[in-house]
Amino acid sequence: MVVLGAGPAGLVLGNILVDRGIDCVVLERAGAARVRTRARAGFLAANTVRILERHGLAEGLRRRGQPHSTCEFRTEDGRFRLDYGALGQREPHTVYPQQDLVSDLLTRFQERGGQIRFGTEAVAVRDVDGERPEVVAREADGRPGLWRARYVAGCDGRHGAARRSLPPGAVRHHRDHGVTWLGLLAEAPPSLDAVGYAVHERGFAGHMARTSEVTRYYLQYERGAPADAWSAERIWDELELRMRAREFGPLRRGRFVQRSVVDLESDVLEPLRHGTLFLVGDAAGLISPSAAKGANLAVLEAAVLADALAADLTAGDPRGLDAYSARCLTHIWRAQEFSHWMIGLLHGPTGADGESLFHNSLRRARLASLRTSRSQQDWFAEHYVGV
Ligand code: FAS
Repeated sequence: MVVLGAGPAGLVLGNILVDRGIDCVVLERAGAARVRTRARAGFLAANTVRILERHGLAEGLRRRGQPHSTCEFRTEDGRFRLDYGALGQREPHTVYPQQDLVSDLLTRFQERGGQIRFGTEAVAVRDVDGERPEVVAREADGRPGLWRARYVAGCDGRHGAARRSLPPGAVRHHRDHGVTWLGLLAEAPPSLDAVGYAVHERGFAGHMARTSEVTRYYLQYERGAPADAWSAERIWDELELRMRAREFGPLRRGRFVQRSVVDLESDVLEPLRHGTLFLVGDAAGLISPSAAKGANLAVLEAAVLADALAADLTAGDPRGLDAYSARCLTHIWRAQEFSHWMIGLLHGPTGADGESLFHNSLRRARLASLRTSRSQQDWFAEHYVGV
């Protein structure tokens, strides 16, 4: 079994396969230090925690993860909070930085005897319709490499070799939401005890705790502007303006240690299986960070594929592999639908034309329903935490 990519998808898949006695090698183009320190997601759904626990991969998050179950909306009509952990399925998130989870997964994979080749970039996947697909790779020393396996799992993200190697017939559904965020990681304690969503006429601002000393902020941003276009001072002032700091209290400032510009777009590849090649995680579909789903979907899909591969390779039962694509696409599209709804809730056009005014009035009505309707709040909680 060859797995491309050592992110959450590749390492959850690799861990479960090795634990089932299935020979598996992970090809990862980055070095170990980069893999262990790349900051991205941080909110794990309850189902994600259950999957990790089931496979003996939750020790770190059980010790250092923090339960989180409140979000706060700040809008032109005031502020309201939702204790989503007491709504819907009554499940909290667990806040645990993705780099810590990936580091735990990598350590566990190597402890279990898993093979990983750092600095090895997959260039293409060939003969996926045959019995022995081949991965053409550029080895760490620059030499060309060729890896043959019974199956290949493309866990190498949206720009990886797996997507580049899809045969004709693969369909890509794509949507550019027309919104850009400046993603920030601040060396500053959280300013709220909740996930903060600020909806403002100047644009969206978001606040998500990562640890007790690090907070992720998002600022709706001009498309095409470089991440370093604004001074730190100007960013903090704008965050405070949009989060209505004057009314609800100042933000706890600190040094920005990471900036990234994210154009909010989504895509889904269909089907997720092409012969002996399977797409998992961001390689299968990209989802905007508006609803904190990407890493959670990656873990779910990896676990579904691992069970299916184990049934096929150890018991000769191909049914799980035949059902993999349809089964995961159901989860992916439900997550995409909620993420799209969240983007509509948090962003609106700024124009004064009839269309913009109409859209913004819809947005305010949705927020009013969320503020006042218990059934709407249960629906929100179930989809916000669920995967
Ligand atoms: P990943 O991208 O994590 O991993 C792919 C791996 O493949 C990488 O290690 C890469 O180096 C390697 N690779 C790529 N090409 C290769 C090749 N050709 N050969 C070998 N290796 C190759 N999701 C959330 O749920 N919540 C959030 O709050 C959130 N915030 C985010 C913030 C930012 C700034 C970004 C960029 C993403 C965020 N995401 C969030 C989404 C993100 O966490 C992804 O969904 C998650 O990392 C997906 O995991 P993988 O599918 O494993 O892909």
